[in-house]
Order: sequence, then structure tokens, then C-alpha cells
Amino acid sequence: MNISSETIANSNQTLLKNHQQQFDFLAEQLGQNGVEVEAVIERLRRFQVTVPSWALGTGGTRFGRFAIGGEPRDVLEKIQDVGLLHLLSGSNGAISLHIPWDQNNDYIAVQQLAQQHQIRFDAINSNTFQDQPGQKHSYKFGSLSHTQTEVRQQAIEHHLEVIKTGEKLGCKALTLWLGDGSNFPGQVNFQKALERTEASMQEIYAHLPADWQLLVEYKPFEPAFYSMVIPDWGTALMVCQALGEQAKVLVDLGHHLPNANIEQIVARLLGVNRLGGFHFNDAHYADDDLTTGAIKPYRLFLIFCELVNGVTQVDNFANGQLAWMIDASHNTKDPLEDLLQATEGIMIAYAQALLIDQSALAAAQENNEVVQAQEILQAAFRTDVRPLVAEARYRNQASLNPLHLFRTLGVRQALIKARGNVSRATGL
Ligand code: PSV
Ligand code: MN
Repeated sequence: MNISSETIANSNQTLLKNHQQQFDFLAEQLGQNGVEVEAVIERLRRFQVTVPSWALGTGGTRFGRFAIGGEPRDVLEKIQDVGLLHLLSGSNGAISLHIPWDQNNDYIAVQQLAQQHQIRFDAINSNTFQDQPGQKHSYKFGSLSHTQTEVRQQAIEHHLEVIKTGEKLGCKALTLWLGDGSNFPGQVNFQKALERTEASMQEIYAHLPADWQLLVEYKPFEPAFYSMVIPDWGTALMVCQALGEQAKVLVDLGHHLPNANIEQIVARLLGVNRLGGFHFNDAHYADDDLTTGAIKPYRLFLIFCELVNGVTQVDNFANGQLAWMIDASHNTKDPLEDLLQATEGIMIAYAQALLIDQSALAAAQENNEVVQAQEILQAAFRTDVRPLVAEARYRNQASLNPLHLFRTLGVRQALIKARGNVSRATGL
């Protein structure tokens, strides 16, 4: 389905008066508090959140799946859907592919379509957590950590293929999430499993193009329920430090045990220049794949505070050298609507963090002014910044209200008409 810029402009026209009033009111208030509103809007305009190719179809649980219809059937249709999201939000200018789910035999056509939609390719993902049809060795008992050399070799070669695919698309990072682990005490030797994994990763790292990053993602449980080979940020950091400077840690918000202080983990990784990027989502328990900002918006805000508080890398943050991706799955919602909500949640948290008076906060911290420090953070968090985010979208020629436009244009119905009711996205 195509949405023209004229359609967006017409729809914005009907919402403009109301928006303008809200924006002017907020901008004046913020200005009086010393916030440089124009600078904040410019940073919001530049900020782009990558859409994962695997989140464009309906997800599910191991108990079942409720298909929505009109799902993208291949990588080309996935790019079209991200193009649509980007038109509406102005903030989804990249896609993250997962191989082999998104394999295609004409990457030139894939490239061209992405260019047409002004979409770039963010980190490319490997998959050794599933067996593929015709695959020689099974990953049932692990891949890069497997006890048998030939299984490890097959997993290494898969990663080298993924890098080659990524090079064709202009990717600059490989994300490696390892599903290896064990289900019962005694099943694996913890130390040997990690040693074998590191040795396998050395071989992958040796083939990493010089301008690429290897993003190492950790996860405490699932698919394995007793131990994972890379369960936490500490192990991921150890692995990265053993590999070299191009290896960085990827923080998936859902990959922590309940109540973990993720914002502190972010600060630690930033401090040693090993933060590679994010998989944004939200969780009530762990890896629930819920919409970013839907459950713990204050935590999301605190994470953004660490990112913008000047510890380091503020420029990288602005120019997109870190990978900012959503990683969620939608069981009951329209995936595209959910991605719009997630993008808005991320932009809101970022905008709120940008309101913080960094020098006042630093002074409160230095002087142990506990109450004052908390006031500074909460004043920012309690500001309704939606008009700022909408203004950034408007200036990016995107929609003032993406979700509303998505619905009034009947996008899902049009997709079902074009692709059918039983179309199924490739992926899990
Ligand atoms: C694993 O749970 C994960 O977060 C990794 O990023 C995977 O690549 C992705 O989900 C898709 O299964
Ligand atoms: Mn993830």
C-alpha cells in the first residue's frame, strides 16, 4: 500500500491547529525553564529507531498464534511495511534483517527497494537457534558452543555467510544472539562451553570487515531453562574484551531478570566504550516482548538519561552509530500499530531525557542533594512531551498522529486485500 506525502499533509492540516496550540504552550513553558526547545526538536528529528524484520508479522506463544492477515511474505514486503512506518513516523528509517528468514536471491532488488523507501540496513542477525531444512548438523545441543567440531564449524560458516549478505546491503554490524545453553544441571561443562564459544567467535570476528561491529547479545534464560552460555552483560563484556575493539554488547531490555538495574548496566557499558546498541521492548516478567514503554516507562526514561547525560558517546548517539532497534513480538495487536506505539514510547523517553538540566543534576549529585536530584529527574519525566515529539514528526514531513492516520486510511484492510488473510511472515 502506498501513502502519498500529499495524504499525510492533508491529514496534518486537519490536526494542525490543535497541535500548534499544544506545542506553543509547551515550548513557552520549557523555554522559561531554560530548555533549548529548537535543539531538542532537531535531536528528535535525527533520531531513528530501526524496525526488526521479524516483528512485522504476528508473533505468538508456544501455545498458539492468532494471525492478523496481510503479513509481509518476504523481505521485499517487509521493506515496504517499514517504508510505510517511516512515512508515518519519520523515525523508522532502518530495518534489521534476520538470516535465513530474510534470505533473497536478488539483493540488488532488495537494496533498490530500500533506497526507494529511504530505508537503510541496520545490524544483520544470524540464526543458529533453529535447524533449517536440509541442514547437515543439528543445533539441538548447541551451535558455537557445541561439543563437536563439525557442528561449531557449520555455525561459524553460517555467520560468515550472514556477514557476506550484510556487505551486499551496506550493513555495518552483525548481531549475534546465541541460544546455546542447557536444561539440566550437569548437562554441560560451563567453562568448556564458554571456551568453545569464544574460540568460535574468534573465527567469526577474524572475518568481520574493518568498519563493522560485532554486537553480542545476552539473555539469562530461554530457549535453555537452566543455563545460557552468554546469560548476562558481564559474560558478554568478557567475550567482547577477549575479541577486540569491534565487539560491543547489545542490551535487549527483555533479557534481564526482574528488577535488574538496566540503566546502571548501560552506564557501565558506556563507561568502557562497549555499548553497541539496544533491542527495545518492555516486560513485566522477562522477555515478554511487550510494547516499549507500556509497562515501565520510568525505567525507559532512566536509560535514556544515562545515554544523554554526557558520560560519553553523545555524538554517536545522535549520529546513529549505535544500533537502536525495537525487538518485540505482538500476540494480540496489529504488529504495525504496535511498532508505531513502540516508536512513540521511545521518542517520548528520549525527549524527556533531553529536558534534563545536566549541570543542575551534576551539581545536585556532587553536593549529595538527594531530593533535588530526584526532583530534576521527575520534573522531566512528568512533562507531557508528546507535542514536542509530534512537532519533530511534522517537521520530518511525517504524520502528526501516525496511529490515527494508519487507521483512517484502513492500512491493515488494504494489506489483507493485497496479500490475503493467511499470508504469514517468515520468522518464528
Ligand atoms: C532472542 O530472544 C532475541 O531477542 C534475539 O535478538 C533474536 O535474534 C530475536 O529475539 C528474534 O528471535
Ligand atoms: Mn533481542
